[in-house]
Amino acid sequence: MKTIFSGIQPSGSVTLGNYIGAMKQFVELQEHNNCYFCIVDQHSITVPQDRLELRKNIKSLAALYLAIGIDPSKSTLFIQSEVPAHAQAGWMLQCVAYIGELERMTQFKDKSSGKEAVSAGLLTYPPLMAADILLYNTEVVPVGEDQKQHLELTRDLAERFNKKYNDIFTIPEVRIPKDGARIMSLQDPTKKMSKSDPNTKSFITLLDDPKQIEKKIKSAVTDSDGIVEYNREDKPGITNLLSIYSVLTNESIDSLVKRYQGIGYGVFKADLAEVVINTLKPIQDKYNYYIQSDELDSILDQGAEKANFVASKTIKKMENAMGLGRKRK
Ligand code: ATP
Ligand code: LTN
Repeated sequence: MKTIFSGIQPSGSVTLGNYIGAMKQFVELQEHNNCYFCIVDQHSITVPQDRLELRKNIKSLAALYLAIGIDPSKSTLFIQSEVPAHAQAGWMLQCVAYIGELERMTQFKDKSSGKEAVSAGLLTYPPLMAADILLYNTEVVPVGEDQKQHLELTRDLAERFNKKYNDIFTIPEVRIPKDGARIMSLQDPTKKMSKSDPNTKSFITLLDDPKQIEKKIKSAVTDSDGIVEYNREDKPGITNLLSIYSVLTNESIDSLVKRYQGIGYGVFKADLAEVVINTLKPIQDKYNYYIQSDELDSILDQGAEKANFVASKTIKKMENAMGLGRKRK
C-alpha cells in the first residue's frame, strides 16, 4: 500500500485528455493504496478566473471525481483552499526554490508567452504543487506527461529541503500512463488537449452531449490521404484519434489499424464517436446524481478534515526544521 496524491485544476470542464491521462488511473489506484485527490483551486487562480464560474467548476469537478468512480470510503477527496497547510507549505517551498529553475518550467513559458500581465503566482506555481504532494508523505503521483517536469522539481525541492534543514520529506515518484499520457488537441494535433483552450472544438469534455461529441470528432483535423495509420510525426491527427480509441476500448493500435484498412476516416470517426459517447454515458448519469446531491458537500467536508489532520502535522515539522515561530510538538 502506497500513498498517492494527484490534483486537477477547476479551470474549465474536465476533458477527455484529463480523463485518459490522469483520472482513469486514479480509479484503479484507489483499490490498493492510500489516495488523496485534490481540486487545486489555488493553482487555477494563477491565471484570471471569473469568480462565479470558478465556484461552479469546483463543484462540478468534485462531482466528476465521484462520477468516474472515486469512492470517498477509499480515497480522500478535498479542495486545496480548504486546507490552509497548502498555502503555508507553498510559501516555505517558494523560499527553497530558485527563480531560475522556476523560469525554466515549460508550463510557465507556455502560459506566460505573449501575455502582457503575468501573475507572480504563475511563476511560483510549482512550489505550491510540491507542497500539495509533500504534505502527505506521498510516494506516487499519477499525472499526464506534461507534469513530468513539475514532478522533477518537486523531487529536487524535497531533496534540497531534507539536506538543508531536516530529513522530513518522502521523495515522490511520478507515474505516467503507458498509453494516452498526452492526448492532443482535436484542432491542432501538435498541441496538447487543454481545458482552457479558447477553441472549444479542440477538446471533448466529460459532459459533452452525443451531438457535440459527434460534431467535434467529425471536425477533428486529420490529413488528406485517408489511411488509418499510426504515425506521430507525419499523421498526428489520426494517430491521436487512434490512441483515444485504443485506450477507451483496450483494443491494440495494431488491431485497429488492421480493422480499418481500406476504410476511410468517415467510418472510423463515426465509430470512435460512438465509443466516446458510450464511455461517457455512465459517467454523465452519475454526475447528474452527485451534482444535485447533498452528499457532495459532506464528502468534501470529510475530505478537508482528514487532509487538514495529516497536512498540519507536516507543517509543524517544516516550521520546526526551518526555525519558524516557537518550537512546537
Ligand atoms: P489547463 O489547460 O487549465 O492548464 P489542463 O487541461 O492541462 O488544464 P490540469 O488540471 O492542469 O489540466 O491537469 C490535470 C491532469 O490531467 C494532470 O495530471 C495532467 O497531466 C493531465 N492532462 C492534462 N491534459 C492532458 C492531455 N492532453 N493528455 C493527457 N493528460 C493530460
Ligand atoms: N500542476 C498540475 C495540477 C496539480 C497537481 C498537483 C498534480 C497541482 N497540484 C499535485 C499532481 C499533484 C496540472 O497542471 N496538471
